Amino acid sequence: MDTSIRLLLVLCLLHAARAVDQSNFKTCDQSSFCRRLRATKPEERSYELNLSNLQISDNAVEIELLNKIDDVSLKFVLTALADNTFRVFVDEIKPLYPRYQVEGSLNGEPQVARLELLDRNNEEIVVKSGENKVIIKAAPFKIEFYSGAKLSAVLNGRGLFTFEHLRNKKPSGDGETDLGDQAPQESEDPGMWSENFKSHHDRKPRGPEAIGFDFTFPEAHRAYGLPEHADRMALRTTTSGGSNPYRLYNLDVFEYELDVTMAIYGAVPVLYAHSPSHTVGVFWNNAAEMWVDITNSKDGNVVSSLVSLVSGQKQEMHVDAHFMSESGVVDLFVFLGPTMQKAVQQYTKLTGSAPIPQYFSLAYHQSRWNYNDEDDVRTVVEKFDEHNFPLDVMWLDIEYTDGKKYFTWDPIKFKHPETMQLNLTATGRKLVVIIDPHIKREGGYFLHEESLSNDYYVKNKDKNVYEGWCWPGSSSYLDFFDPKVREYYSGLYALDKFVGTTKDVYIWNDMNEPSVFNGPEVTMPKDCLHYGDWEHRHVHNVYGLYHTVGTFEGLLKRSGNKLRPFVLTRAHFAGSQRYTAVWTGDNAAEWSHLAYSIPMCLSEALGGISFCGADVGGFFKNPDEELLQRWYQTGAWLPFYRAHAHIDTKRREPYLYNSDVQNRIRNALRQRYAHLPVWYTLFHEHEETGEPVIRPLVYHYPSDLNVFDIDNQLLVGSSIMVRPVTESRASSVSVYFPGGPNEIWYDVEDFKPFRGTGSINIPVSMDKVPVYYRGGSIIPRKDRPRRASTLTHDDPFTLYVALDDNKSAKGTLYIDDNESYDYKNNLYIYIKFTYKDGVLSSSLIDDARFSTSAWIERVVIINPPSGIKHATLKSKKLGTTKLQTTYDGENRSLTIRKPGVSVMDPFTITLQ
Ligand code: NBV
Repeated sequence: MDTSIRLLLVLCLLHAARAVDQSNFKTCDQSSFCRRLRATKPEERSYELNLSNLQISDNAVEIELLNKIDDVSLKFVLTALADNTFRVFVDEIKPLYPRYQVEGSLNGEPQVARLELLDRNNEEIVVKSGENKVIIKAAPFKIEFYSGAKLSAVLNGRGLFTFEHLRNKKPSGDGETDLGDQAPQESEDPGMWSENFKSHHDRKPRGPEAIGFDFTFPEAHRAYGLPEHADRMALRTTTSGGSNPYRLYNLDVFEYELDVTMAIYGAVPVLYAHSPSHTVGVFWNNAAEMWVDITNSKDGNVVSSLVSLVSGQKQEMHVDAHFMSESGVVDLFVFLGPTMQKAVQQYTKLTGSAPIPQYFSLAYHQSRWNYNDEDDVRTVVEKFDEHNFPLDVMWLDIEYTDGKKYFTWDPIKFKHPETMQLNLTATGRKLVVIIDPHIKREGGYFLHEESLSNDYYVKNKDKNVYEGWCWPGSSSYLDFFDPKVREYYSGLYALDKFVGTTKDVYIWNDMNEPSVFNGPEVTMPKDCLHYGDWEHRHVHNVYGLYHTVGTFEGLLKRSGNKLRPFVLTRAHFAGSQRYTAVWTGDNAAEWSHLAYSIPMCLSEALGGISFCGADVGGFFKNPDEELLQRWYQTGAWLPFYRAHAHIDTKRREPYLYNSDVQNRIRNALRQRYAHLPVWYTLFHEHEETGEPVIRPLVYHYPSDLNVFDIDNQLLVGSSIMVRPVTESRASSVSVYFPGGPNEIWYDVEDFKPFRGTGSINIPVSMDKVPVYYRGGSIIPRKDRPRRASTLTHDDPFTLYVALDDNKSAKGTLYIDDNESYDYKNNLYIYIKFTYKDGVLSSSLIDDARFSTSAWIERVVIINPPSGIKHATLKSKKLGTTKLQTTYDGENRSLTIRKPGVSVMDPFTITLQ
């Protein structure tokens, strides 16, 4: 069949389907390794540590771990790391083939810490690092992690540890190549040596190589993490009710469903077990397909609760997790917190925080599949200006290319790309264009020809170039695991190579799971071969990460290492945050999808990836006006703020609506722009500390049981709380105010105070989104409306000083040149504001300096002390000046006008 007809057929099939076709994707039962590991019987396992054969150094202990049933020796290493972290490593001592160890996810070599031997006998050894202790038990093999005196996590407490050693296949006469004479010892699952799914055959040349282990988290009430799933934030019990384990396998799932544990585009194998008194995190650095079963004791059935009632025993809360991966090694990190804040920071420091993005990328992005041509792009921007909608970035989807050949432009529709970009930059805007990883196999296409002749493509199982189907038709896929390929690929972004681009073009990497329309589960066959002879099965979940590394490096090189790259990716893994922002892929214009954008991004944030957003408006289908407005209002409070839509949807740029709708969308956009200094400061702090930019309530209120399941509300930093309206026709929403009677939350519009004492029904209109400032915080804003954030850099600030019960508050503000790496050479200012005893003061936190003409235009004191008559400013440069103040009784606020002081000039304003 002709290529284009086949592609058309595939597309029609895809588009005809109304929701995800679950049968395209495996259940655990359809995956041999998941099936066999999920059925693990502890009594059929016998792993023992040989404590007589032990080596101990200042940081690590290494012990032989024996699989007594198969008589195979493994190496077990426990290393103490800085920041309350332990690393557990297990590999075969003499594997038949090397086993894959992930590179690229960690932010360099983790820093080791001192490990002391506390005790040693025939049954166990006890080691200590800082305040933490680990008891390593020999038989049965079990590891207990203590945070101080508290037992926080137990590895192999349930005896599910399984390490399938590599072996030769026993002669079977089934036509498979006979690799030798070593008989497999385990009972054979039909899919151990080769596996079929639908019409696809997986050859499995190395046979079974799966790994599984269990963790028990005593006292834990909830587990969080394991993005990416279209599910609630708190992980559900998967071991009952016919559920599948959470699956981590980067997949392009057409019209994904909500409330399921199915895999979608990203995989971040980090999980946090949380109890009111502590949090512990576990990260398995493994890039193969993974499934994780969760059992939360709170979901126990009626019978077991009755039993505990009758026996009079209090059933202890706990969470069990069973991790199962198809291949690789055990390279496990245990973060002992002890708080959630610390555990998340420990994970994020290990895998790296996101470098502060360019300021513009935190502003509003306008995308659709597709803006048709240069005229279309120009008109959209003009209309945004005409209707006073702020906008920073226009996006081009796949149709801008010449026949889906990336790094080219459609010669008719985008004939003058540079002029188009100059028009954009003239009004302070940028352009983002899509670059997918599949390469069109077309003679004469430079990228295909160079990749073929240089041997840069992924190979099929027979070591020939792999061919799959994607947008361009027949395609091959660059092998980003080869450093030469990444080097070559990054070079493609050079301005003289990607002709038609300027330095103001940034990149969107899509379809990089990788998506292969005719592949098993719409991805690459697992027996494809990569650089270093690794099968695709070993590396699948890091393909997208490596793709974005190439892109990031390309953008970096393109600017002579000056400008911070902006890259958006769909597929991601642990560590992706060091290179890219992510979005939640192809959602739908439905209320439920709007609601799930919050837990999905909160889970990513706990997984180190704060720069997350969802397509505003919904990708598939047409949102009605109400949904669209609510989506703009919600998106304004997620880190990545981009409207995007499927090619078959109606146009929905905000200026196409009536003036009421326009006003609300404009207000949402303006609220975002006003708070850009907060977002930017939070990203700076994220880079420094690893604290997520958006946070679930449980992050700051860890002992409040009521917040454990709240994922329709979020915190932006620690000072702003948002409860987006994600319900249709809502006249009120329930908002949970955390923090206890001494915490005050002020509505950002009228400064009405609410005590942190629980849920309150808040009336909402279409104009109202419940957003609150926490009493005790100072929020720096830029309130002057502009067309683009790039035009606000010299604009003055308004400080919103939200006082707590002690009439005090504090806050920070970070400023630099918004685009370059000069901040690494101390060219920034980081300002601390404090309000105490009637005095607002500013000071520069460290020695770094940056010159800006931005100044303080206004100070708004929320809930001020009574009887204030005067405000006096003192600063080095301005000396002493009296300032004008106005008290607004209705809004309980005092406005101090025109302090006029530069943000670089430390000042005090005394209220009397
Ligand atoms: O490039 C087209 C789309 C894109 O608009 C979307 O955002 C991606 O998630 N892309 C997927 C491919 C096809 C979607 C059906």
